[in-house]
Amino acid sequence: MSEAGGGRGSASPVPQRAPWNLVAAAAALCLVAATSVCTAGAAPMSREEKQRLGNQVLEMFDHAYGNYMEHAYPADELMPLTCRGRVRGQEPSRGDVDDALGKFSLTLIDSLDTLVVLNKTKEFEDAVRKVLRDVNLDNDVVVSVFETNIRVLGGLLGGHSLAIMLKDKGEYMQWYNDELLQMAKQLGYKLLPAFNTTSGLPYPRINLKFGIRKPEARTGTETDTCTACAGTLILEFAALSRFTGATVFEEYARKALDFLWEKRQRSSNLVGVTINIHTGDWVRKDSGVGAGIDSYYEYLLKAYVLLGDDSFLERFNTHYDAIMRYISQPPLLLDVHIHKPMLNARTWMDALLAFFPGLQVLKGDIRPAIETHEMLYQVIKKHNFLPEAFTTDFRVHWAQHPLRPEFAESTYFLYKATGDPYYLEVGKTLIENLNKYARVPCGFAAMKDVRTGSHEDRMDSFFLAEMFKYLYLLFADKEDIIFDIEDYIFTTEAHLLPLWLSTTNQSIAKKNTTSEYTELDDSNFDWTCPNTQILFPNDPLYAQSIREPLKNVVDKSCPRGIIRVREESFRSGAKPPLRARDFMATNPEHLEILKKMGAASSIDAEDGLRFMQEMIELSSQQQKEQQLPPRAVQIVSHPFFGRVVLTAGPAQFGPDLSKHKETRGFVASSKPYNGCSELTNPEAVMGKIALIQRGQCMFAEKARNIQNAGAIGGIVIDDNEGSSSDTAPLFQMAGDGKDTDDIKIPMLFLFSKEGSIILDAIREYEEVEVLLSDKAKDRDPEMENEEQPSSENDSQSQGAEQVMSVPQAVDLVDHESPEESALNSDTEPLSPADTDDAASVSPSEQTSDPAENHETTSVNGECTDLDNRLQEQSETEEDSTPNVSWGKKVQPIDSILADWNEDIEAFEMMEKDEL
Ligand code: DMJ
Repeated sequence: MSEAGGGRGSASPVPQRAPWNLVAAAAALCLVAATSVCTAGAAPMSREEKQRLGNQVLEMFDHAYGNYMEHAYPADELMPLTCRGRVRGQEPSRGDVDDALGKFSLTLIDSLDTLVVLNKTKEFEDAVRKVLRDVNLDNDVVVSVFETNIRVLGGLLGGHSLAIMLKDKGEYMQWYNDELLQMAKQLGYKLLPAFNTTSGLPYPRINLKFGIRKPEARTGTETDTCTACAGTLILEFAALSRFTGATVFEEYARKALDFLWEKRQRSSNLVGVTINIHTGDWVRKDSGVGAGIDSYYEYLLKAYVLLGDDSFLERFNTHYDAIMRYISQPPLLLDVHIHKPMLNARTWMDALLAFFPGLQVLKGDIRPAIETHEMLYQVIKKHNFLPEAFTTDFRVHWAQHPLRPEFAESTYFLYKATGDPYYLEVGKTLIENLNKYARVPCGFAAMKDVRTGSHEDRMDSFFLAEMFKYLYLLFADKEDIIFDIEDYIFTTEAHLLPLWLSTTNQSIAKKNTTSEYTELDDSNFDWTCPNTQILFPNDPLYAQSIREPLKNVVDKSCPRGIIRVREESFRSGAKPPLRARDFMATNPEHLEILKKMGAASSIDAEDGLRFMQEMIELSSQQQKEQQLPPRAVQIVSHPFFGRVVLTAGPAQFGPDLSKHKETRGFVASSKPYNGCSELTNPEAVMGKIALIQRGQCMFAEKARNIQNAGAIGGIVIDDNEGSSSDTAPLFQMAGDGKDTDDIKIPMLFLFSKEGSIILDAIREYEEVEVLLSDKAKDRDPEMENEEQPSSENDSQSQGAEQVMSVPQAVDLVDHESPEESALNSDTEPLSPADTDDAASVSPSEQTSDPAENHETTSVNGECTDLDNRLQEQSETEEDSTPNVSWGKKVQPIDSILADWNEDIEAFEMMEKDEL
């Protein structure tokens, strides 16, 4: 207690420091401009509309937080589909994701300062009391050091920061005596053993009760950690030190940062994604600004802002220069190799990088921030949410979306910097999409698949910590917030730390680092211009003029159209290098280029290596594209009204749901439930969608039995209790190896957990109507107006197969006939004796949506011949079974790969040697 509070709010005014002002100068310039000139372009939003949207955010927060408190607390997180708490160890493990859960009421702690930002002071007071009363930080649970730091330590410190602010104001929290800070300190000491490595980089995981390496700890054998995991501690740890006077926390976090800085790749000034915590060797040498590295960069700049230590700014600037040189390929941000930074390491981007435009605003480099943000916004407009990963030609690479807040964060900062009402409209779209697609009766559910609109039973705590803060602040005027937000800095989890900490308990000497680093003068950043210094030269349309050329970048993109072509090629006037996806074995020019690769110049060799990497990716992508994409079961009756969408596995037989064949109807369980013999309750399933249990016989046999009983569709529910698409890969139900053309009704598969959501609904509401489709239908008012059916007749007439008018994407994948597909699948063809439990299935999860291919290869004036040919072909084949795929256009990849294995090995050796 004695260490706490030295210099905290009550005693300290809130000094504005020079360093912060310097960093913020650019943004401040924009803010001035915002109020004076940035009014043209998008129409200004009225105060009433902003208030309406702000109130909507408040209502949404109440829905999320209220359901968590009512149905999940004291569990760590809410499971919004099954409306209960997620407790570590009680649900099937989701792998690393679960390391955030420590049986410490994570969502409550992560929500603390959001309550104050949203002006819910009374609720904040209640929440703090609950944390103090209920939360135990001494559980025998292995947690992620990174997640526990940003969510729990950050949450406690953010709560403490605002508690003392409120106490100072004299109305609320008068009883508060730094109890949250004491908890934070207790947690800080629990995390410290993780730093017991020679490098000073922390172990990635720690047991809250037993620490590291003791036999009971069940952790401490790890050798690697991610760069962000080791480099995202300084804000919370320094704040803890400065709040309490215990310097040890800041010292440890600084040491880890110093080590990472030492280990940067010296010629590129980039860092890899994962590092060995004992040797300091880079384990993964790819480098970007998204997953695995993101908040390392964020914390360098923000540490400078909070602590005023020039060394952090110098490091940040050095890295930023490298990022803009190699990774930034406007509007894209693409991972490269740290040793060969001109070589792209991936052809896709991840959703976490969406925070980067916000960081660029803080740095004052607005132009690329506007560009990347605009590109991301177009991806969102296409898919409603940002998929976890998407390719450079904007196809979905990983279709999940766990309600991440990064894009809202960048939108907020761009609005602050430009004052452009366009960003308010962007925020409005985010709100609408959340309500339309993610809102479920018991909270907000993550998207399992942005393409189908299906849900996952998960609402991560960061959704409450970050999303609602940024959205609320976007629409709030100064008077809508009860304190001055400019006096605080946002951590990576959007927790608020007061800037006055910079002058408090500064016992850790600032580094005088100027001789240690290459000093970078302004000319190093010249090429990133126009920066804020010339951002608004009396031109209120500036931001709009940057966005304008990118307006169609997603819809009209040619696969390689906007990928950076190496500068050398530009300079020499040489042709751009051959990309794997363009390669045609029948093209003599291509064959000639291929021959030259790896043989002559180093540039050719680089092209060759990249070509090979792309071929490997393309090959695995093609394999995936042979699979059918997942489907959706949407509950459309009262009280769900289409708000709950379940991820379903497709069948390799029956009508193709993507071809205008959605089927809607009430559900009924078949008797026998396994559907393996003639149904004894045909009157119950007639005109309905029959529920059947998996097992005992072939999927096709079940389909025939329910079809004979008059069912219009079927849902097979897994008999393996507890299975879920959260944890098990989806698959497609194979046919029986025979002709299945006689099966005319659609069949979908649900894992047991998803299936039980329907079964529970039947128990509760009796009449449950669902829609079987490739993609959730919009939850429009029409759906809500459809009252519960009043009679059996109603249900039957509604149950008849309908052709919906939802716009359908065209499938470019060469779908085999069911027989071919069954025979050609990776698994053994079924023998008649096989049951559906046998390996009669093939993975379909995370397949690239064939529809995506069609959409993103659309032609604009700049597309090449290959694109044009593909487009022509797709146009003529729209409604027939298309037989075009990338796979049909290229030479068998295996044969090419074989020739190049040696080069790949040589490349790997070369990388090793350089380390
Ligand atoms: C948050 O927990 C933090 O922002 C973290 O740095 C990475 N992203 C998640 C939310 O997406």
